[in-house]
Amino acid sequence: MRWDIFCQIVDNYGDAGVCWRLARSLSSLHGQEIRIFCDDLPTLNLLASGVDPVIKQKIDLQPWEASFSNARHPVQTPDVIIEAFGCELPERYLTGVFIAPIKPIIINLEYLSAEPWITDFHAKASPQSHGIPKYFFFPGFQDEVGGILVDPVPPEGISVANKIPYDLQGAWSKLRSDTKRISIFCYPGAPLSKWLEDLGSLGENIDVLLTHGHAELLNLYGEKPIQLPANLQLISMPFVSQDEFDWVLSQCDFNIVRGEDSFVRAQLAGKPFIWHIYPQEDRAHEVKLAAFLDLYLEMANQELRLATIAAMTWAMPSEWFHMLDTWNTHSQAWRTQLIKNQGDGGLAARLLRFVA
Ligand code: TRH
Repeated sequence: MRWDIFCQIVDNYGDAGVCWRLARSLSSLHGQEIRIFCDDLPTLNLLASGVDPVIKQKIDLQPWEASFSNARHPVQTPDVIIEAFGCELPERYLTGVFIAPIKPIIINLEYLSAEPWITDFHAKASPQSHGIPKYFFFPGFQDEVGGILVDPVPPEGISVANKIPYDLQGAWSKLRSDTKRISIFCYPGAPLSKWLEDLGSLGENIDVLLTHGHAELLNLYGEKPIQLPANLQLISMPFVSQDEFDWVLSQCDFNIVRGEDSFVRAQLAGKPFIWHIYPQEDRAHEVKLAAFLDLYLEMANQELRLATIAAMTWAMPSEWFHMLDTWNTHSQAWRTQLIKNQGDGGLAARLLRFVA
């Protein structure tokens, strides 16, 4: 089938990250024909840059405006249209869809959530006055919902890093041997300076890999840079492609991640992590985080449960870092369970089955 994915990048990379991962799964694993219309093509191209050219060249990446249909430039109508995160389809595109002899179906791809209520809303029709069928599709962890994007599943454990991606060779050359590695990708509101100072006070050697922009967040190059003990080394990384970012997560002992794509990748890396969930004004993010922790910690003992909840809500590392080995074992078990639960192909395969 032919698919048009509409991606509007609100203020971060997550929308592009999810659209790209979905597109490559549908194309490379399921042989679908994919076009992405995106309002920020440079960001999308950056994320997609590291991928195997054979996969990339099959996916048609287009600017948002290229979807506009008019008498002189009719846009070919696809079988399926994806509105990623409920973005509004351009009217000039819809005009072409209205007059198409065979109508496509529209899928409103929602945000990932572990909340139980999504099972009642997943795959439900959303009747439209224009008559083109539209459905809600909820990514999630339960069997009855839309699944998660698992592709490509990273290899297990920290492998000997003999194939360091080119863009990361500078950062990797600074790493110390026999030293724990932590990667950080969070929103500006995190109490990062305090958190790092506390981590440093534990006396352990730790290399901290900061994703693009985080050195500025910590004012590392400013007048009063953060002062940390020598056992903690901060290393800045450039913005890397999505595949390279996935690789970083799998090479660290602990990751701090944020929006839904890095959140899922941290779980698939099988490592302990903090999910710095996107803060919402009505505090809906707290409910979302609690729902995830309910699932994630179902099999954990009380001690691990308390330590993980403390870490995920930004308690200082001195309160929970001693639980890291136990948490690591739990993370590996969770990864195994997740891959098993998504053994039907996860989101891309479930979406394809639903549409078919
Ligand atoms: O960028 P995000 O914060 O996106 C968020 C979420 O989608 C959230 O749900 C949404 O409400 C909000 O935006 C508006 O985080 P996320 O989802 O983890 O996406 C980041 C993507 O960027 C992910 O695919 C990994 C990728 N990435 C790289 O490719 N290279 C990099 O160097 C980094 C730091 C990230």
